Amino acid sequence: MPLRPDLIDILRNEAAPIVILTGAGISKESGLHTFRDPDGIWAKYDISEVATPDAFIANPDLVHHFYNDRRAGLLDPAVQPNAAHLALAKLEAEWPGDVLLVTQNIDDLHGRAGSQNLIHMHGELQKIRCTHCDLLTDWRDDLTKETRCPSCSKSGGLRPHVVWFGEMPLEMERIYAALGSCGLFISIGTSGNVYPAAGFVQIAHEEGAAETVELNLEPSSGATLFDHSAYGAATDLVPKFVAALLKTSD
Ligand code: BJW
Repeated sequence: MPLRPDLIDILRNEAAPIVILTGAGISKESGLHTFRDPDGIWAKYDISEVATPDAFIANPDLVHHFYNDRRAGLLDPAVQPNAAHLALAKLEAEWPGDVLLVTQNIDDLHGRAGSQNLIHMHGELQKIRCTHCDLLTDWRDDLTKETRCPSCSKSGGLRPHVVWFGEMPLEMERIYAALGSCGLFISIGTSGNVYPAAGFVQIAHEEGAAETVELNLEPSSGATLFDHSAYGAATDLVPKFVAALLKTSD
């Protein structure tokens, strides 16, 4: 267990606010691909061709195809929240202090698991927005450049509600405020390659004076920045870690 029991007691007694950052690794055992593992999404697609605003201008058909495939994959009945998603929802419900879950993932598995204080900093796969009229709406079907906006009826302006490279991640002010005042920061299933998320550990450490914990399959790019760490599959590590924080059995 990465945190000593006496440290857990102090955090519990102080009702220390917790900020959790998750990445693609937490959804891997639900059947969704990570990005940078050998079998990951970036092994099949070139980032610059599908995950930048310029890519969407240059080849909207390819970008729509990329997200249509992933949106359809999320509707596969086999893709369900796993024990790690469920454990984090339990932590939010039972921890004596605030728990903010910030996910880089665009899947909806944290929400389905029951997490409520949740920020999708890189957007949501099952939402689209219209660049003509700013409509933001739920969307579960395929999207093409011919699809008409349900609000302004124009075509060509609808895009996935995701954050591409070079775009500002969502709700950053709220995230920075929480990082600056948390007592515990936990990073789960992320390789630590993408900023600003990769820098959260330093902000939590320096501004929040937080204890920082990494739970990942293997040491991330920022592994040495964490005070505590444990390595293994999220469905094994996260329920055990949450049980230790809540002093229950997993
Ligand atoms: C398991 C497991 C199991 C496997 N159990 N674990 C500073 C320095 C340098 C560059 C920059 C910088 N600041 C900004 C930049 C530019 C850029 C950037 O970071 N570039 C880097 C490549 C260097 N960042 C941006 O452009 C961002 N915007 C921005 O910075 O705006 C300006 C700004 C300035 C100041 C403050 C605030 C803002 C936007 C980034 C957008 C990222 N978008 C993507 C794609 C869109 C969504 C989508 O299609 O899904 O988001 S890229 C992709 O990477 C996706 C992910 O959310 C993101 C992170 O990936 P993640 O989750 O870490 O996945 P992997 O695959 O990398 O790692 C998985 C991990 O799980 C691995 O470690 C495995 O071992 C592990 N694992 N199985 C536990 N079972």
